[in-house]
Amino acid sequence: MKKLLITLMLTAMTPAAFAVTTLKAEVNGMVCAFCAKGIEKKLKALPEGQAAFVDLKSRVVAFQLKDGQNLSDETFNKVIQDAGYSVSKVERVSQTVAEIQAQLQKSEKAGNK
Ligand SMILES: [Cu+2]
Repeated sequence: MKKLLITLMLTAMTPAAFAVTTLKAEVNGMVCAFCAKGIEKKLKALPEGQAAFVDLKSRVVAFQLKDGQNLSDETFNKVIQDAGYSVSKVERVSQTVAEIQAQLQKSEKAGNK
């Protein structure tokens, strides 16, 4: 019973302690690693950002917001458009950039042996 209570408390606390918002989208128009790095650099320059990551292969762009910061989809789209690319399917997820990165690396490993 005591163990159950502790488990419940931990699961209740975890989401609050890691309240993360990451903008995740698909980028179109990247052709090489420099494209990906270029977008990543633009995103990292934004003051709202905690971390940014662009994956060339899966065309995923992830931009993690700092605690208490926000960035509109429009601004996010504009930054990427200004860099010469376009995004689709912008979503807000509660994963960190590091988690998304790890997940992608895992699935890429599984995908091409
Ligand atoms: Cu390129």
